[in-house]
Amino acid sequence: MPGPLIERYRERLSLAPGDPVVSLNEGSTPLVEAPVISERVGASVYLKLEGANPTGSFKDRGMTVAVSRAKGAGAEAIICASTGNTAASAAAYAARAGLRGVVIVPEGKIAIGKLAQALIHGARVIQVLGNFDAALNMARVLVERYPVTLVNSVNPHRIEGQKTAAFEVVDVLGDAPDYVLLPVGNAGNITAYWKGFREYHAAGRATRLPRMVGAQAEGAAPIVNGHPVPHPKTVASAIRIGNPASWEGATTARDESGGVIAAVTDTEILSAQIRLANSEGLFAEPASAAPLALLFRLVREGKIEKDSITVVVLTGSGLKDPDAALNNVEPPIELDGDARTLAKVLKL
Ligand code: AN7
Repeated sequence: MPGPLIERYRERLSLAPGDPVVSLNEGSTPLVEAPVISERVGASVYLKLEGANPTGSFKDRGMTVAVSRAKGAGAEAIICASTGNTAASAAAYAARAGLRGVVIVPEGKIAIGKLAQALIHGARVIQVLGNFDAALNMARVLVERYPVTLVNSVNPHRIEGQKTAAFEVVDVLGDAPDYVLLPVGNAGNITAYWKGFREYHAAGRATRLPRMVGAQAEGAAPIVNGHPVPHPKTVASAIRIGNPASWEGATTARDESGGVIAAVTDTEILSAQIRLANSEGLFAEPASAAPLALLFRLVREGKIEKDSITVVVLTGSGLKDPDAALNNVEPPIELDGDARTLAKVLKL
C-alpha cells in the first residue's frame, strides 16, 4: 500500500532532516485511461484523478510538505486564504498535526462540501466580503506580524509537494506525455508540475518534457487577458481568482514548454463536466472540467497532434460541489405506482 508522499520522494523535497511526517497517505492517485474521449479526440487521453487524495483534491500533496515543515519549525498555527480546497486540506492537516487552523474564504463563494470539510476539521473559518485575492492579501499581511505560518502556494513547500504529481505521471507512463492540461487559478499547480517535469528530466528519469496547457475560466482569466481581473466570475468557484500569486510561474511554464494558457466559457466547462461523467464514469468539480473543455476546443481547432499522449489533471472531486452538478442535470423522476408503471416510465 502506498504510504506518505513524503516517504516516497523525500530526497527530492524540501524538508529538514528532523521534520515530522504529517501525512494522510496522499498522492499515488490513479492515472486512468479515457477510452471514449480518446476515440473522440484522436489522441491517448489519460486522466490523473487528484480527487482521490484524502481530502478530495490535489492540495493534499502540497499540504503534507508545508504542514510537516511548519510543525518541524515549531509553528502552532497555520493560515490560508482559499476558494475552498486549500481550506479543506489545511484544516485536515492542521487537525492531523495538532495545530490551529485558520482559513479565510470569500463569503458565499465556496462550494458547500469544502466549507463542510473546513468546519468539521475544526478550523476557524473566516468569511470575508471580498474575493479570494482580497483574502490572500489579508493573510499575507497577518503572517508578517503574527506567529502564524502561511500555507498558500506562495509557501515554497506547497509547490515542492505538488510537483510530485508530475513525478507520478512519468513513473506510470515511463516518460513525460506530449501534453499536460490543467486548470489555472492562483497558478501554483502549473508552476509545480513544470518544476517536477524539469527536475525528473534533469535527473534522467524522463527523456523529454511535455507542453503545459492551462485553462482559465473566461470571467476569471487574468493571465489570458494579460491583466488582473478585479471582479472574477465563473461557475468554477475554485478558480475564481483575479490576480494569481504564481502568475510568473505559469507564464514561464507555458513559454518554456511551448504550451498555451487559454480561457473557456462556463457553458463549455459544464458541458465538459457532464460529458466526462456520462462517458467515462468520473465526477470532477467544474474547475477540473475546464482543461477538458479546453482539450475539446484545441482538438476542434486542430491544435493537438493526432496520436499524442495527453494527460488531463482532474484536480478535485465532483462531490465537493454538488450544487453545481444539480443545477445542471434533470431532476430525479417521481413515481407513484408499481413495477409496471416503472417499466413504462423506463420504456422497457
Ligand atoms: C479543484 O483552494 O486556489 O492554479 O484556494 O481547487 O494552483 O491555484 C484552489 C485552486 C484547480 C487551481 N482545481 O490551482 C484554493 C485554490 C481545483 C482547485 C485549482 C484549484 P492553482
